[in-house]
Amino acid sequence: MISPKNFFDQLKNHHIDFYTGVPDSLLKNLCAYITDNLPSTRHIIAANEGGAVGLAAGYHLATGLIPVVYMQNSGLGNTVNPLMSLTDKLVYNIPVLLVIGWRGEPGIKDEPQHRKQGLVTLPLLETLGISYEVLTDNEDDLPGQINRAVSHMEVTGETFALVVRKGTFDTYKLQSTVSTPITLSRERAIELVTDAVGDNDVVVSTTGMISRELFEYRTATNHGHHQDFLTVGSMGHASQIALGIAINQPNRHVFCYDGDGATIMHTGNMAIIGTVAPDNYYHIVFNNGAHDSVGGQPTVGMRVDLPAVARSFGYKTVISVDNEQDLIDELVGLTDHDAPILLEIKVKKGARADLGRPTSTPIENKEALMNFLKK
Ligand SMILES: Cc1ncc(C[n+]2csc(CCOP(=O)(O)OP(=O)(O)O)c2C)c(N)n1
Repeated sequence: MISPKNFFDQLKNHHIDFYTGVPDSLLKNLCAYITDNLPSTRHIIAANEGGAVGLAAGYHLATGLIPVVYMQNSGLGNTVNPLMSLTDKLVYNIPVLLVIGWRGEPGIKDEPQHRKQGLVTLPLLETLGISYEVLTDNEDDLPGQINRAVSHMEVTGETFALVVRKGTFDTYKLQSTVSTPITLSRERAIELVTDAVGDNDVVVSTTGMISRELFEYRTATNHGHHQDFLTVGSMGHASQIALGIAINQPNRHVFCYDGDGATIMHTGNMAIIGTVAPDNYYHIVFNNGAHDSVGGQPTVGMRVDLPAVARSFGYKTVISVDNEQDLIDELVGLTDHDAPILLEIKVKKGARADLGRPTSTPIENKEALMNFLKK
């Protein structure tokens, strides 16, 4: 295995020590090491992977140095536009070192949302004309791999990718953790909100643990899963799936269970919700200030005013709570307020260690929901 420190130090020897990106569970040890060892001006967790490429390009323009953009391969799609129209050699030719976590690698068991992306990760890089190496987990190979990557970028001025398999990086535990006074857990908040969802209503939940906790609660309460669309991938797009349902099923309340990371990844989506303004739309953001599902790396969720953003985008009602009693009180009569509504629920980080995963397939989930929506 490669120690995150060794990887970091070797890049630093090549004057590469500016990092931006969106966290990934395969890269969580590396992300934690970077967080502990760089000031916040040299490590910026971006809103989305495309934004990270833009930020990296600006860093290169200002310094002439090579930046790192890290991401899960799910985020590759978000980078295609800036990689093709900004950093590519046919446009500005800007060198960026991409570090890509390879979920869904063929032959390795992984969740359904990673299968397709895992299959096309290397072919996609080839199609985009981005040279790459798959990082081996043998530390003796590391200097050679990094040297080849750096000399490719220095000689050609082009972007280069290091693709990271599961289990490549050794463990590193984040030292700099921030504590908050919040005691309400996301799982408890999900239970309380779900109790307020009527039998005719729909829930569209975002990728990661939010969908997993919703699924487990529906199982525990013998409710069935037919009212829920568990958006296992497509981070940041659950709110638009919910919008599409809400405007076409006006007689149902449609709830979107979002994360702060996902909301911030594509905040512009909120402008569309606020201006289309369906009066049956309930945007519930479980804000733990973190990308909890992939290792708990910080988002800016607790440092920005999401209700104010929603208000300015045209949501009719905005509410923010940070404890169980206030949440219980707000849920009484929630659907009597003018909608669209943003309900921000500030929760603490973390989940049960034994949290399960949906046992139904995405296709089964889709079909059950569509049957329910026909009724
Ligand atoms: C485009 C894209 N980038 C990155 C990921 C990896 N990923 C999965 S869940 C997650 C964190 C989600 O954070 P948030 O929405 O705040 O929810 P939380 O996990 O904190 O409940 C990330 C980064 C992804 N699935 N898709």
